[in-house]
Amino acid sequence: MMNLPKEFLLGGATAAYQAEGATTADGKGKVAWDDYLEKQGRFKAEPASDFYNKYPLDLKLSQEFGVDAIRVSIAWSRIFPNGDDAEANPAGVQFYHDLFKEAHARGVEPYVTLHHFDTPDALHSQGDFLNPHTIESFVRYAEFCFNEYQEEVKYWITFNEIWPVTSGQYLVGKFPPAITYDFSKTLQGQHNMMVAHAKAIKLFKDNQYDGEIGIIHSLETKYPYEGKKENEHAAFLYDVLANKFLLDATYKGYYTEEVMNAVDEILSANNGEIHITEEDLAHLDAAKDLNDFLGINYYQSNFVKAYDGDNDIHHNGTGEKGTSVFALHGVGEQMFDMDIPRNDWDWLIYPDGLRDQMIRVAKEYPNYKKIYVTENGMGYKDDFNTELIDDTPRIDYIRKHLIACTEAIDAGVNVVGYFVWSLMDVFSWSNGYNKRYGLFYVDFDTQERYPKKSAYWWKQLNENRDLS
Ligand code: BGP
Repeated sequence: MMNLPKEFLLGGATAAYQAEGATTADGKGKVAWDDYLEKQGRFKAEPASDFYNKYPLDLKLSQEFGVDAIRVSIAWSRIFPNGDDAEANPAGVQFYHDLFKEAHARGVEPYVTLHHFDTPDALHSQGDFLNPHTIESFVRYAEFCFNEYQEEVKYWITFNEIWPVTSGQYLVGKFPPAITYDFSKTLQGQHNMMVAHAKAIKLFKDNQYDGEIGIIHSLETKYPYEGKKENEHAAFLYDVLANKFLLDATYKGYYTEEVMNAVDEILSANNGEIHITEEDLAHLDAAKDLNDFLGINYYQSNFVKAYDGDNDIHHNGTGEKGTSVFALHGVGEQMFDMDIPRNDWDWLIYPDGLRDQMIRVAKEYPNYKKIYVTENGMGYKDDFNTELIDDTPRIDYIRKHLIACTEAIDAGVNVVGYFVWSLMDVFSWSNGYNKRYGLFYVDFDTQERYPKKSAYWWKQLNENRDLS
């Protein structure tokens, strides 16, 4: 019998822009996504899951189905519509008070992310985090939230997934401003966001707020394709680009020579550059031991082959299996032809990668303190059925990744909780509404919620902790 520890936290994750809808309500400022999606014309984040109005129902379902904690994010542009306004927007501020109060009333602990891909447009259009003014504005916004919600929020997260957002913006081009193959912007954006993170957590600790603070990185494990020696360097370079550069900044407070050499190699192959000042490094250094926890978002691992051709990415944003291409010049190419199951979006289902990643973090960054899996789940085209929405593949996916957590725990890693992505179905950034993840099915026309088979399974799991 395989059991989850009794005290292991079982939560559900959401994000403001993907769940709330109400994109112009009550003085909310614009985010770059609003115009970007409008122009694309495929789908928009309205009404999404109407969480802005439906949160009492989602929290009630959380309580009923054994979801002990909820990851939500604050939409920066509800608080400061232009990101750096002199005064906060009272209606936006109130919304989150109401939400946090309701969560506590339901016995559901809020874990609150300050930035989940949604910089206010007024700052985004000025270069987002490439512009140092955004760093300052973020820290001010963070301080406002720490003060305002100190009675209600005990778990803070500065950023959600710095690599996916910067690569989405500047490498893959699937996030606004939709720039492709710009390694300078990708790496500079990552570094600048890490400086913003460092400043925000230093401030949190200096002001002695009650509670804990951490950051979330998306950490997909990079393996050499076919285990071959000639592909090891490619896997290493890709690991630096997506994982290790950020982990060094988070936990070492500087970039090791090994990491900087890899960064230089990637940049020189792509005519790029990065600027890192002594002052930046001092901020990173001051924050390296202040992270109370690391959030790991994990969906897949990658098998990487050496690649010297032109940059070539095709993002599968439709769920048409077999259409993904991800090849980075001078870094490596993701391969998909192994005997490993994958979902309709070509994401390899590989729970061992989660275990391996957690073990590596603990080994290479021993000051990590503790780990939550802050997102894991399965994108799936659920069939609606009023009797029972049978999402057995999702149950299997979650169960296997929870087993990976227990394996990491057995190997000595301090893993303390798991948030399924997502609590209820939400809007997906580059896939819209056909890629569902929720324990609760959302009929996006009526905004009715229906517990899926996975919700019933989850409830039982929370009671008996049995993963067998
Ligand atoms: C993570 C994001 C989430 C969520 C998830 C699933 O990168 O933090 O916001 O979207 O991935 O991604 P997708 O919706 O593209 O399938």
